Amino acid sequence: MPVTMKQNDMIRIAVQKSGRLSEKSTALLRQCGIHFSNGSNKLKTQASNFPLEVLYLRDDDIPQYVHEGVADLGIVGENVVKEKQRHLDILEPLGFGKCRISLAVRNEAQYSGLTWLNGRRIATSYPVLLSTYLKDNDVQAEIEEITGSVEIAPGIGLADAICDIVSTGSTLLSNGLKEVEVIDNSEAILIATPAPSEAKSLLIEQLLFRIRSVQTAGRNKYILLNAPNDAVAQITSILPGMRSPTVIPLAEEGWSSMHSVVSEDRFWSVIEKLRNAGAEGILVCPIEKMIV
Ligand code: PRT
Ligand code: ZN
Repeated sequence: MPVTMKQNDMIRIAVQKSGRLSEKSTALLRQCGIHFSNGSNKLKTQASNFPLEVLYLRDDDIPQYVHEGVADLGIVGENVVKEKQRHLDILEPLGFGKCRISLAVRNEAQYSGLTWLNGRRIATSYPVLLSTYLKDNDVQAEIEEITGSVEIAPGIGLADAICDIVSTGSTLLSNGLKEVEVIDNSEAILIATPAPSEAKSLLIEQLLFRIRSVQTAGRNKYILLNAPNDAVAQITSILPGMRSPTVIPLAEEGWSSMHSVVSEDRFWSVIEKLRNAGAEGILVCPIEKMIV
């Protein structure tokens, strides 16, 4: 039976109100063509051109809101989802907010491997992630749960080691600490409530389709080049493309213009090969949306 949408059917997405993921989360929704005002001094805003409400929350609360169905979707760090242990559907990794969760000790420590941690104290805001890791690796250490400024704990004698988020490593460096083990990697992810209604599922699918189109576009570039006709076959074999490249004759006899799509990962190696095969006037453009 077809699902009928009622006028007031709507979904809610929870994003971080203010912090490392806020800007990129709202930017992603805007790239999906959704218009809404920003969350300054507001708990929620309603989109004007899609049946979506945006809730602005602390990141730690997002898994619970989505688990309970108060929000249907959420954008949050994978580390927070794992720590909160809520039953949620993970729909999509989003490619931003990348970091690792690592163990670090004082620079002077003679760290010799995981056994060094036996009988020692480790400060962290991620007790669940850490205790799972210690258990898996058969390490008996004491966990000191603290909520902020974990990196100062070894310096003030509160702990022998810390388990915290690291991205550039400069916070560890400036606190006289060295990273000794990476226990997990994380990035922002799109989560969903496990059992949405049928009408909501439809809206979630529509939004997910847009998000995937934006994500795919971001990972690819549109490439245009000129080539002598006798190089077209070889260049076609180099260009991966969505199907095969578009080939259009140039006004100049014996030359063609070729258009295709290249993934960001393969981009530089492909460009090199194209030049060697005789490609000229190579233009590379960003893609706004890509539907595969
Ligand atoms: O107020 P609210 O509770 O919503 O925010 P928050 O302060 O708890 O989180 P926030 O905004 O700091 O981080 C949100 C999410 O961003 C985290 O859950 C991670 O998934 C992700 N993320 C990515 C990071 C970092 N990179 C990061 N570098 N979260 C925190 N940090 C901190 C880290 O705790 C340490 O203090 O940055 C410092 C280390 O950075 P480097 O670059 O010096 O290594
Ligand atoms: Zn938080």
